[in-house]
Amino acid sequence: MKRIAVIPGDGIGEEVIDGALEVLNAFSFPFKYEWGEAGDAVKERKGVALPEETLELCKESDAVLFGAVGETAADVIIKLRMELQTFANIRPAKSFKGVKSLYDDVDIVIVRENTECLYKGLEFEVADGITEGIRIITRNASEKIAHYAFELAKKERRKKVTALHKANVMRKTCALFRDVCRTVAKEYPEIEFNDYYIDAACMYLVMDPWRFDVIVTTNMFGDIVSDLAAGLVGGLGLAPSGNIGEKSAIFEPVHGSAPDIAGKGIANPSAAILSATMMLKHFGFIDEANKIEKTLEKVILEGKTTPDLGGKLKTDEMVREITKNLELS
Ligand code: GGG
Repeated sequence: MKRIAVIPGDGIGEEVIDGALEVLNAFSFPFKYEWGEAGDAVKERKGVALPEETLELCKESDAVLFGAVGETAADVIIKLRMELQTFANIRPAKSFKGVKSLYDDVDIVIVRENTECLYKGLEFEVADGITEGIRIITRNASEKIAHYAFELAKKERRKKVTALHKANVMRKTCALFRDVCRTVAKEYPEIEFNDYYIDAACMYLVMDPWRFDVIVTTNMFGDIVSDLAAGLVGGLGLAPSGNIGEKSAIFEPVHGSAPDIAGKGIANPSAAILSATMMLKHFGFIDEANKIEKTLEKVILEGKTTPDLGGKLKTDEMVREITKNLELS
């Protein structure tokens, strides 16, 4: 039995996690779900965004299924990733047939270092009107994430790894990351490797996304570039992620709490459902994950979607379309 901590969080987090659980519950996985609270609303109520008991629950679990948080992202999801040492944040951006988007055949995986960089939270107000943030990049974490990217490329039979950095300006931190990636690349001669400056890469992503296959980059660049990549394939409603560590893993949609649509019942559940299929694959339930993904693709192609993808369905109606079309055996 796998222990899964379920942290719906704020805003649409609860709506999309309910949808993902309904799809998972169509099967009988050996999962024990245990709920924990975190996020903006908990901070208002209890004065703390990530209560100790939630952190403990996540640490004791085999995986965390996480929804979304708003203003407390640094106190909740960033802290969880650091505490659980989920060093790799995997964010696929893949086209779905039937989704109006800039391109219809994009298939990129972003491998984001998840434990350091400017997201480490080392920010200070040094004087009135003067603030500083410290960017930590280490050889160890860079080697680990670079190896992860190449191993993922090998496992998924992908052909190319591209490292993104800004080593011409950040001559210590980014240069270290770039040099480590270049060195690790030599261990994988069968996989093509190149590196780009992050700014140039953003332009290439928009103009010519097919030059990318696996992207490996540092924490903050990875956060930004994964939203950009999601924008190429139809938006954040379709962007899942998995935060992978040696002992723990957190699966979460890339989107935030979307307060503008929270409570309206129209949030797209796809990113949460796809995050749940990443969790299934992590635990070896490959066939079931593939079935869910195929059914989601069919439902999207038929236009039975929430309004962000052009459909007229509510979140629960889209989920029902998926569960009723699922081939269970
Ligand atoms: N489910 C994702 C979520 O809650 N995102 C809020 C956010 O700002 N996350 C920052 C990050 O992914 O690094």
